This record gives sequence, structure tokens and C-alpha cells, in this order.
Amino acid sequence: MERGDPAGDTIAAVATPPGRGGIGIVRVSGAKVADLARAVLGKLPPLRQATLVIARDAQGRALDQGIALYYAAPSSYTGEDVLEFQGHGGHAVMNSVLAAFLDAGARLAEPGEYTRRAFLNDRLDLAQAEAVADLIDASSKEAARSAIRSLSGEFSRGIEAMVAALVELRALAEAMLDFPEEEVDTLHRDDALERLGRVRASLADILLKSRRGSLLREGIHVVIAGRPNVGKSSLLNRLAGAERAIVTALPGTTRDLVREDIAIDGVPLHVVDTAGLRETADEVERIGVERAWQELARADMVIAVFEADRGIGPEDRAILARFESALPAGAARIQIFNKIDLCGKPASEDESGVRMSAKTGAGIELLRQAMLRAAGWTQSGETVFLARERHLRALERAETHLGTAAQELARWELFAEELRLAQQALAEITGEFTSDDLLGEIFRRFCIGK
Ligand SMILES: Nc1nc2c(ncn2[C@@H]2O[C@H](COP(=O)(O)OP(=O)(O)O)[C@@H](O)[C@H]2O)c(=O)[nH]1
Ligand SMILES: [Mg+2]
Repeated sequence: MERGDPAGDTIAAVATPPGRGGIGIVRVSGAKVADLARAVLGKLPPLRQATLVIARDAQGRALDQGIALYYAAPSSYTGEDVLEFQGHGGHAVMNSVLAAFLDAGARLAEPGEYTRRAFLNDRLDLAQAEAVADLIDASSKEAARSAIRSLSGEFSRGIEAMVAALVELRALAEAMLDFPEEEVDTLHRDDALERLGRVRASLADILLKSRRGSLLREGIHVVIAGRPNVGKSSLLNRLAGAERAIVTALPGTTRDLVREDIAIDGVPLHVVDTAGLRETADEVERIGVERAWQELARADMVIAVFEADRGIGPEDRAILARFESALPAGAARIQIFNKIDLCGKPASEDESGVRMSAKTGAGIELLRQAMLRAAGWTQSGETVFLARERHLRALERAETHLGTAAQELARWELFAEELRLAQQALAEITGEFTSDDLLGEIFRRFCIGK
């Protein structure tokens, strides 16, 4: 794989978001940083010392006054010489300072190019580089906390520990190849089995934490369904904390899907309110019901709503029966018995579901916690990794190979080969084996200046 930057391009970009701000930063990285600093700032600031400077264009006209910071390779974000100019955060002033660096010989940085260089110069592994973008994009405190965990290398260290254990185990297995089958004593076999068991246990642990973490990234697709008038729209409004869907006493009020993104304890949920499920002659409502079923077919979680005083009636049972074929296999289900205020009962929860009132809000917290549990989220504050789909797939592949290896213990050659494949899958996560396509894909999604 390419290392460093063979072209020797020095890149520049505005690192702060566009618009007005107290401070704006232009960041420059590459071999020509010292020359560029002299050209634009009139001097190279002393190493890592905040220095007051004036940025000037090629004609020597002052553009902005600010603080410059200079980091020398390899001790910088990118691993190259880096200059940061902190000026006044206005669109025009930032762009004129950037233009001065470009005129002096820098090239405009591509999205994610600083982080890409950091990766290529071994300042970060690939999972950490991805965590940089995830941290910037984090939409909740929990997501940010998980991203910083990955950025600090906790996730990568877990992966590397497994890789190291697999390397040892492969060496052991390959040594066995030289012995005829009958001479491999059970001691060695037991040792190999035990080591494999340990790696599989850590993999299962990391996979669990990664699956939980991926909930924080992707969110959960929740569909509210049930007969007309049971209180589905009221429930969406209650969960959203706002009057999003129209609520009336008339059955068939909701016809189109109403979507609302909410968060429960930092876990993002995409909640969809649907038309009440019934046969209807009304053309618009009929299409709405059809859309409801289509939405149900791709739900991660379904909240089936019934009325507390009526319980599960014949129409409800017909809907539940159709759920069996309509819902995706792994979809979580929660039943709620709404309108408890009408029968004067307190909110409660048992195996059959949550008894609550969307109207008064009684029991909503029980429902919120039930939703988190159904999503596989245990308690907030637990260690999870903000894993990406790419990481989950690699972890699952490694798990499959280790599972096969366990079956092949009598055949060292096959055993060793499965270990090798598992190791390779894991190494892809930290970027030991990566294609340029994958790198392009990952860094393209970054912002410019990061
Ligand atoms: N008393 C009471 N009425 C409710 C409750 N939830 C909804 N409703 C009423 O039931 C009717 C239908 O509600 P809506 O949310 O539109 O039901 P949807 O058709 O399932 O979407 C409206 O008159 C609501 O005010 C509840 O918890 N208690
Ligand atoms: Mg409705």
C-alpha cells in the first residue's frame, strides 16, 4: 500500500464550517509548509508556539491578522508538517487567506484528505480514522462517547489482541503439520482448543458491543400499527413530544405515513405512524393501509396498539395473524394497551405488553424503556462501539471462520487456513489489508478540512 504522499503535494483548506464565526481556521499540510508560511505569513512560526501573524496576499496586502501554529513532521495530525492559521471566522476573510496559500503553491485539499494522510502515515488506523468522521457526525452524547472510544483506540486494541492471539495459534497449528497425526498429543490439541475458545469469546464480546453500537449509528426503524382509532397517532405525538400527526375521534384520520425521528436515552429511533389497518372502500385510505403494510415489512420494531378496555378483539387477532407473514423475521414486537385512563387503571407492564395512556402520558416511560430493551439496548453508559456496517460484516466473517476452525481441529491444515481467513477479516477493520476503493469510499464522506 502507498505510504506517505509520493506526489509531495501540500494541501490547504478551511477547517472550520462555512459561515460567520468568531474564529476560522485555515489548515495547511505537506512538505512545503515552511515555504508557504514564509510566503503568506512572512515567517515560519516557532514550533508549537502560538504566534501573532498577519496573512498577506502575493501583492503584500494584509488579509487578516491571527494566530499561527506550526507542527513539524512526524508529530502532527497528518504526520507531515502542518500549519494552522486561526483568523477571523468570516467567509470572505477565510477564503482570501486560503487563496493566498493556494497562490503560494498549495493545492485545495479533498474531503478527508488530512485524515487520509494521517492513516497513510500510521498516525491512525482505519477504524480510528472512521471514528474521526463518526465523532463529527455524532448526533447524541452516547454516539459521541462511543466514537471517542474508537478514536482513542479501544476498539482497535480489542481487534489487535485477537489478531495477535490468532497469529500465535496459527504458529502452533503450523508446527503440528510437521508431525504425523498420531504423534500430536492431546495436550497440544487441548491447548489449541482452549486458545481458540478464548479468541472466540472475545470476538463474541466485541461483536455484541459493536451490534449495540451500530444501533446508535443507524437508529431503529419503529412502526406503530393497529386498528383505526386505537391511539396510534396520539402515541407518535406523545413519543415525539409534539403534535406531529393529526388526531381526531374519527376512524381513518391517518392515511399517509407520518415519520418522526426521536431519541430515547440517546438511541435514535425513526418512528412511523401508519393508517389504521382495516378493509375500507375509501380509495385514499386503502392506499394508506397498503403503505402501512409495506412499512411493516421493513420494520426493525413494531408497536402493536390495542385498547385496554377491549383487549385483543377479533379484528386485532386478524391483524396479529397477518403479522406472522408480513413482518421481517427478526423484528422486535411490543404490544400496548392504550387508553387506560378510560378504565381508571394505573399504568403497568407484563408479558402481554404495556398498559398506558397516550392521552395522559401515563406509562409512556414504561414503553420507552420497553422499546430500548426490545432494540437490544441494555442500559445507557455501557461500553459499546460505534461500529460501522463494514466492521460488523468483518467481525461476522471472522466469527464464521473461527466456528469452522473449531470443527477442523483434527485437521491442522484446514484449521490453520480458517485461522488465517479469520485473521484477515479482522485485519481489514484496522486497515492492514485495504483496497484503494475502500479508502476512497471511506474518506469521500468526510468534510473538507478534516
Ligand atoms: N381517553 C383516551 N383517548 C385516547 C387515547 N389515545 C388516543 N385517544 C383518542 O382516540 C381517538 C383516536 O386517536 P388517534 O391517535 O387519532 O388514533 P389512531 O387512529 O390510532 O391514530 C382520538 O379521539 C384520541 O383523542 C388515550 O390514551 N386515552
Ligand atoms: Mg392515526
